[in-house]
Amino acid sequence: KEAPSNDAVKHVEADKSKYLSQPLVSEIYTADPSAHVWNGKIYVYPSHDVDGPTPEDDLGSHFEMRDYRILSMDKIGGPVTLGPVALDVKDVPWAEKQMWAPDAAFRNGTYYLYFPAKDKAGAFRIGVATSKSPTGPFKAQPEPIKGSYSIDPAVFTDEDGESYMYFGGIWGGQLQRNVDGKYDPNGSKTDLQADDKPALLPRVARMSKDMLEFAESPRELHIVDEKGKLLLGGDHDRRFFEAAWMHKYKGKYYFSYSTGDTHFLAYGIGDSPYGPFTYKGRILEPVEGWTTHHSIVQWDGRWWLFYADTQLSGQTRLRNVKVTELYYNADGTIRTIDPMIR
Ligand code: FUB
Repeated sequence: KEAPSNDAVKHVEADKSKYLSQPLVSEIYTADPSAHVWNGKIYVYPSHDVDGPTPEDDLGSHFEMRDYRILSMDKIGGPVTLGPVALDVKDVPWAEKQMWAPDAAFRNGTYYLYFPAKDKAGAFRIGVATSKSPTGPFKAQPEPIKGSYSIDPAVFTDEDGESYMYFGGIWGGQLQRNVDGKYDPNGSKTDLQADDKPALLPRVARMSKDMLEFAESPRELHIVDEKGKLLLGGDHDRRFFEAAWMHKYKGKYYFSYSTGDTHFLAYGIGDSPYGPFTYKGRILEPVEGWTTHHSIVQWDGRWWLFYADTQLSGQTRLRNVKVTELYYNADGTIRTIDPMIR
């Protein structure tokens, strides 16, 4: 029996002119947009936010998503097609709940959907599902990716054909409970609480040729300051929280992420997909709503930032994805975007 739809979309009367851009769809709530361009068309893989009974807490228990629906468009600014359910938690043998921020990849005629979800023991793992179509339906592998943990997978394919998964998120994303790559249910609920020690770091692993497994054990990804020192746990304006993304611009690697409780999208630049990445600044100032999560893609010779806010609902758990143009300075740094018209 199909689960009832939780898409009770009730929009609040927001003053549209306050926002830099408008929601891509308003029939359902969407967040965490991972955008890709395949065959000239833009596909966005978002979380599908739904309302639920769980009160808001610092571990994101209120994000109770159960499935994925994919957006597609022929051009940015043009009509957006909202696809049917592409993968439902009930069709993922190992997963129990909380289908959080996904990403997708393409190789040799197959599309891969990567997604975090909690298993029956309450640990986040990362799964993969495949399809011959970019919009699914996707068929999940019976087990999560071996050695995977935490949330927010982002898969980047380099010009030499190698693909890498970037992942991790602290607090609700449980990175602090996976310090050695093994889930500790009794681990810290929050940061390591060592403000003068290096902050918890995102992870990266090269993918196997079949894109279904890690080809190596995940490594820590270093984000350093201008002196080459790892950012500290107390540096909440700059340290990694969640929402990893990787893109390449003029031969350099750009690792971007959310700073979580300070609500910025930040980035660092490096010379290798493994880093280190030198912190360079902010991509996006805070949006309305607690979370912000993004992707950056080139389309039609221009660069675009996909992100989300809560314009339609006014509630952190019910978000809507958006897109705006992103600009580089002559030295390769990114111009900070303000999502609000102030
Ligand atoms: O959507 C649930 C979680 O909120 C994501 O996994 C995080 O990146 C944050 O956006």
